[in-house]
Amino acid sequence: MPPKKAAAKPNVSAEELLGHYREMLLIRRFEEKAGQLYGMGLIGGFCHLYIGQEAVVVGLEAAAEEGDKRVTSYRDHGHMLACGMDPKGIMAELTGREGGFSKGKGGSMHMFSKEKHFYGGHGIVGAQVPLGAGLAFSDKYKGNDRVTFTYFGDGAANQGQVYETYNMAELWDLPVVFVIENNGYAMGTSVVRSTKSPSLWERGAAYGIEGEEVDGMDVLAVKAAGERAVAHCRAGKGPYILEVKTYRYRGHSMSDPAKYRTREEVQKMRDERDPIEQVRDMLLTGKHATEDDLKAIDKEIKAIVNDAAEFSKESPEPALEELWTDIYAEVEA
Ligand SMILES: Cc1ncc(C[n+]2csc(CCOP(=O)(O)OP(=O)(O)O)c2C)c(N)n1
Ligand SMILES: [Mg+2]
Repeated sequence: MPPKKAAAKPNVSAEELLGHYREMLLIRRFEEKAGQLYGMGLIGGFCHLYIGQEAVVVGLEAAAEEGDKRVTSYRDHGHMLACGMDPKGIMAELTGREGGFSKGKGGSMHMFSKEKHFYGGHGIVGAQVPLGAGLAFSDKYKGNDRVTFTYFGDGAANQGQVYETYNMAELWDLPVVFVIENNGYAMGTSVVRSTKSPSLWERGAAYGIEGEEVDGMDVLAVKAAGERAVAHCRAGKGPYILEVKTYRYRGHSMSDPAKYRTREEVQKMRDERDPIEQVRDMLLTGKHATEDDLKAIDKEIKAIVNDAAEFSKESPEPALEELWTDIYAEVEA
């Protein structure tokens, strides 16, 4: 007789799973709302949504400690929410208002929070990679125990500056986790059309950098890999690469002809691999939560996102004189 199949019981606490569920749902609902506000003409300029990729930042933030840093590209709303930045300040930045994290002058791609150690938000593909190594260099120089998460895409992974950075980061044993968010596409170019080698993380070997591939639709797998990466860095062994296989459901930005992939491909991913649904299933089958518990969380998240949207409409636009402020910063000697 075949052994009885055990009920899905992940080796994590109910509290932890519920936390992941809540955080991923916050990102999803926030992004859906941002899409709506964009459609209503309340958000101008570029806007790149993170829907589908939620497990990446939520899993890695679960492996981070207070004081660790993060820097990423223009697809940055999820990273900001996951590191605890106020949804109101993020949404108000999207609508270009005074209450935004960059006082309405940065927009979707250019937000920062010193308090949460979030260093942007960068529109130039790959430019955040050397910046991330620089942040890690400062921590190494100061002799503290901090780690910097430097996120970039599969497209950015073909940039020369990434490999210059790998070389220096390994040479100087910098505490930086390079996170390649491989969502399969760089705008309309699939990774198989742009890249001959099937594995992006293995390129680190040429520089002596260790790493691994991770299932980016599974928040627990991401967290476990994040913990290995962070332990490596904190032990003074230098950088580590995580190639996180993920998928974006929406277009590259708000204007995307979507001719480079089929609807069926997107739908299949949503139906079979959705990171939020996976945790929802674990919560229900493991009897960690009831349908009603999850409904209550949905309601709570909806209220947070609606408040953020209200704030982003009510906060005033920056005064004209603000054009001349925040251009230079005073630096401590
Ligand atoms: C240096 C530079 N080249 C080109 C662009 C235009 N561009 C913006 S996003 C993008 C694709 C990047 O794809 P990827 O790194 O996979 O990140 P994803 O958008 O999938 O998160 C390109 C080519 C840019 N912003 N900067
Ligand atoms: Mg990509």
